[in-house]
Amino acid sequence: MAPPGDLRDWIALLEREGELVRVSAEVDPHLEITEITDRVVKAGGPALLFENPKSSHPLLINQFGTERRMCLAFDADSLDDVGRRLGDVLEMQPPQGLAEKVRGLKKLKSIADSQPKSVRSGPVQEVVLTGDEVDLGRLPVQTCWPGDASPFITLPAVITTDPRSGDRNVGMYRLQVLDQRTTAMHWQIHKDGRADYLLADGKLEVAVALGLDPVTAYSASAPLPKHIDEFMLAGFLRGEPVELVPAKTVDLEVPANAEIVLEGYIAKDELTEEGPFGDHTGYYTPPEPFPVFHVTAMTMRRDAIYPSIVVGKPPQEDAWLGKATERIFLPAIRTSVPEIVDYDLPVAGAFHNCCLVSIRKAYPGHAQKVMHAIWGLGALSLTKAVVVVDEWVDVHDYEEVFFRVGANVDPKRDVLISEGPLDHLDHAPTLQFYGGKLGIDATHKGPEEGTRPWPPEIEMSDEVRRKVDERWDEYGLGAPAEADGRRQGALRQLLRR
Ligand SMILES: Cc1cc2nc3c(=O)[nH]c(=O)nc-3n(C[C@H](O)[C@H](O)[C@H](O)COP(=O)(O)O)c2cc1C
Ligand SMILES: [Mn+2]
Repeated sequence: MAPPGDLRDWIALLEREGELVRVSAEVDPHLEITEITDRVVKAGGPALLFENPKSSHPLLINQFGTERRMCLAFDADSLDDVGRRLGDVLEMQPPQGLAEKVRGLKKLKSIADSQPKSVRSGPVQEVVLTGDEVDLGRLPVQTCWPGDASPFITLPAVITTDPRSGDRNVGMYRLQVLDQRTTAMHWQIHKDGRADYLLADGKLEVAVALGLDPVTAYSASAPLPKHIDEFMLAGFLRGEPVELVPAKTVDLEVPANAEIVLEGYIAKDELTEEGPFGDHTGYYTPPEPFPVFHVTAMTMRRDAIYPSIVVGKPPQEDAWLGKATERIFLPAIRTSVPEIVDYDLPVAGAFHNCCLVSIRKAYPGHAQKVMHAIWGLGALSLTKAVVVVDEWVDVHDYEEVFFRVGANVDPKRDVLISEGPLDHLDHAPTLQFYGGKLGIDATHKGPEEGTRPWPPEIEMSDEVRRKVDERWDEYGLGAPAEADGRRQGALRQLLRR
């Protein structure tokens, strides 16, 4: 089955799968939708299609709110399977024998399909509003939290090109609605969109796509290296290219099947106060100057559906966008740090605060080497705390990681305090953008690292385990206890605070 081709296919799929509820009652995008959605997200509930936000277009929210919906979006059994699709290509070797050649050709086809395809027209341009006709007030843009400065567009795919190389970038950066035709553009300091803006001479053209198929929408949030087009990742993961049409008033291409596109420009030195905004850190980000986006055209489908998301104190819907990135990027991380077995970015750590990583430790100082590797890898470089454990520790089982930190760490010897760049939104460091890093080496040490001999861990013998499995019924203790109960616990904990 091909993954959904646009937002409508996706809504239909969610509906068939019992994963979407239509709400016909009139609801207010000012705070009310947040409170409804927050309750539904926290209960692991369905996607919500609000058909009647106050005098406006329908609004879709919580499309990404569970692991099951995320897997439906990618047409995969698990998010690790999606990661393997990418890993397979990254680790491609010259094929041996016919069967491998055929498999190799399939992989090459998936790479060929990843290139976006230019088409002449698309439903996103059924309605074209330009100049004075543009009115962002037509959209049910949410004011998410009581302290928010105004309504914010929260699930956009912002398209720009690098003025030097012409490479496209697509990123998810919120837009604060300032009036009918302008918004702020929340390009954080480490992001690719901002880099394009800084390279621009005078003006940068921008297009914003709203209401995409779920994989393309996800791709806008993926932390790819700057020169790689996020639409290419979307095409690769979907197995079908993203179709693009020329925008009406700017020299950019936009997704033909989007619900809504905002076209416009950003003047180099025009800044506005952006925020406050209730952010995914769980706190309000204070007002800060960001560029102003002038909307020169608004194109849409006749009955366009507006997509939204609420971020706030974790866990929220964006937890699963982050988990998708965590899983999909593991094979890519392993290509540069192959000793990494697995990693986990706890949702409660807002993704950048904490990284738990298991490694195949081979030499003294190996844990410290991996800490530094993480602090040097793309978006992971902003990680504040890294905890390193041995390969046999399940990093998704937070109790087990806590056990290892308690059992294996001498704080004087195994805690590394470093410093470096921190997330734009992190309010804790004394300076914005820069501050302390914490590395905790919770691996086994030994004489070669200057310690006493490390004691063996307690494990029951396989022989006795087998015997108890076989004899379980004789004991009259009811349903058999899982010998590997801990692993199951770990899955349950994936999203626990
Ligand atoms: C729901 C959501 C909202 C986001 N909002 C912003 C934002 O306002 N500003 C920002 O710089 N990054 C934001 N991000 C993170 C970026 O989308 C992410 O870092 C992405 O990799 C940026 O693309 P780039 O790597 O091409 O810069 C958000 C992510 C999600 C999932
Ligand atoms: Mn990018």
